[in-house]
Amino acid sequence: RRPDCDPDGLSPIIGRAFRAALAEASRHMGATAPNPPVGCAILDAQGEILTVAAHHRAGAPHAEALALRTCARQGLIDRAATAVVTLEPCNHTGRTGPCSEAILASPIRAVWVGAADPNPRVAGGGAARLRAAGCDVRMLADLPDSDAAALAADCRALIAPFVHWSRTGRAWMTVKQAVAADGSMIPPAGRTTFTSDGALDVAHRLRRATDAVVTGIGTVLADRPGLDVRRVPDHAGRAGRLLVVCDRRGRLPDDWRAAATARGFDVRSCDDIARVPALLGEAGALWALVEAGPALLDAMRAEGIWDDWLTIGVTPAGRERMDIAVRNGTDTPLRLVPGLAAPREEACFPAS
Ligand code: AOF
Ligand code: ZN
Repeated sequence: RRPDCDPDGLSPIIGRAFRAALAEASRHMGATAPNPPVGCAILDAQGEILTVAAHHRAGAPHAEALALRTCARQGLIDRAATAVVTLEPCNHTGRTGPCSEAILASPIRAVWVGAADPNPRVAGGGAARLRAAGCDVRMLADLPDSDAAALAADCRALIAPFVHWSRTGRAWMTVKQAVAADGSMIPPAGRTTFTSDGALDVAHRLRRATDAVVTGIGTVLADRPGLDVRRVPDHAGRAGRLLVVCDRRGRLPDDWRAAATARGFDVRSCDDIARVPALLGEAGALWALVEAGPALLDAMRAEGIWDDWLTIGVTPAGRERMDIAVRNGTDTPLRLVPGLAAPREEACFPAS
């Protein structure tokens, strides 16, 4: 019996491979749009991980193709037996060739899939193609045990913005709000400057993992925020990150726009916050981070323009805490952002 064929559910070997593939994929969150982040581990017949790879950006090889190529280059391809993939392998020729065929051209005959692909060009087709060619394809979601369910939830969380965007054309909106221990926003008066080092670190990790930033004209005028990624290494060569400024009366200063453009932002202003998720989606951004003052955040809450809402605060004891409210119980990509401490509590507040 193959080491990964555990009739009672997920073997520790496959679980470890999924965690490695998820970790590698999440390092590329924020760089792959309009494609989803995807990770792939290739194992030999004894369950040893031969390689782990991820999709880096649209137009670059898919995770499976890169993993296979790496195995081949290292002379390990003859040992490849099992592929563990966070997303169903594609079966179409888009910017690159079909991963199903790349797998079938290798000795791999067992494929573990973490999440189904919502793309109508792929949905079900990759798994069906592999099965038709005699591969043993298993979906994590079909396994009964709780380890498998937790990993399947992480694989769904990894692509939650992509799934949402594929279905609606809108970007997934993550709102980040700083609150004081008494629940008031810190600092007050429309400023978004963070006092705490930890909160600043969170902001930079989130900016790195998302495809776009949304802010308000009030914040721009009051703070002239840089909204850049300095505290963690940004994705190499990331081009034209979208920056949407909600500005009803055309007050965006030309010099600030020019400065943001010089820092690599593609700056757009929008006079209707209800339009922002679609505007982002049309520009190919899957996931946006909203960093704004109380007026814009109140409007976003009132109009229900958010998919998850992260509050960062300091407890009365002076300890930092993060709470995440997730809309409709959907999986949140937030828990996979590298280096983001696990939220202390998951709460859900009503949309208005
Ligand atoms: C995979 N592995 O690593 C990724 C997949 O235009 P293309 O060729 O890059 O194809 C993009 C579509 O492929 C994308 O919309 C999604 O459905 C799937 N992404 N599939 O097998 C990967 N990134
Ligand atoms: Zn593919």
